Amino acid sequence: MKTTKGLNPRKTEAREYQTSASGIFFTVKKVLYSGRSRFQTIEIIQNRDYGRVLMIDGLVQTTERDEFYYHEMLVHPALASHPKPDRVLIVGGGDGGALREVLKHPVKKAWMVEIDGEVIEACRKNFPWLRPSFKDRRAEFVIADGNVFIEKTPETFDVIIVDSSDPVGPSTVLHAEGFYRKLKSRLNPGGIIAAQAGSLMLHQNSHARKSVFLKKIFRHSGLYLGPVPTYPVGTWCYNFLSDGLDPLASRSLRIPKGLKYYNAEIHRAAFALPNFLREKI
Ligand code: AG3
Repeated sequence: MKTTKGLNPRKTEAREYQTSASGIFFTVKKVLYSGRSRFQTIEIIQNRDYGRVLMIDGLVQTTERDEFYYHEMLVHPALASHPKPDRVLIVGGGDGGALREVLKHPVKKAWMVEIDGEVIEACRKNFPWLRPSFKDRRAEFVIADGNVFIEKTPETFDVIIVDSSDPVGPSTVLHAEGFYRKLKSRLNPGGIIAAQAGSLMLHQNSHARKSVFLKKIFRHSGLYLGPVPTYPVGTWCYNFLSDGLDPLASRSLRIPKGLKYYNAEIHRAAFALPNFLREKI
């Protein structure tokens, strides 16, 4: 791992995830939900520009206006690359956005494993456009810690989507080497993992730390980028991890109709990385 002289990389990474130094602001037209679960604070507000905004522990998770950038880019590069994504696992993603995108593919079964049932309930009530995916017969919901579920489950998966929060609080474990090794052990041959990986500019130490172990675990360990206007600095990173599939080698991407952002050209372009990031990973 490349380190900045004199700085402990773990501490530097923890510092880059402290959110108090900069951020985006929303004026609040209305508070739609405000609660504290066993795990975290959950707030949903109405804003003039972005519509409904979900925040967990003060961090923007999703907004009505720009959620499609994130959910499409988290899900489709992996699902469209896989020749037969029958069995898909989503870790986290309690708002249902990733599940909605997964179910646009001809999957046989999708599991969503979310640690916090209150996030699911709050979103079901306040994000009605995400609700249909909760009724889909192919979907199964498990309220559990993703890290424990993956250890215990007898199931194996063709694609695993990690829609985690930042590596602070309950999600920290979802950014650790042990978790990725467990995910790999439940992946079918030719399987793919896609995971949200943080901000292009603000979370570079995190990319550096994770790329060291991801490269050891997976033959193809790539980062790709996409815009998310309401996340820190507006450009977000995702991991594409696979032993069998090079994301740029796949000739025929199976892309569902009617997407708002993702297409074959975006797929190729998303894997082009700026020099400063290439040097870090
Ligand atoms: N998952 C969280 C992405 C990370 C957001 N981080 C931040 N704003 N600092 C999003 C859940 C949406 N399904």
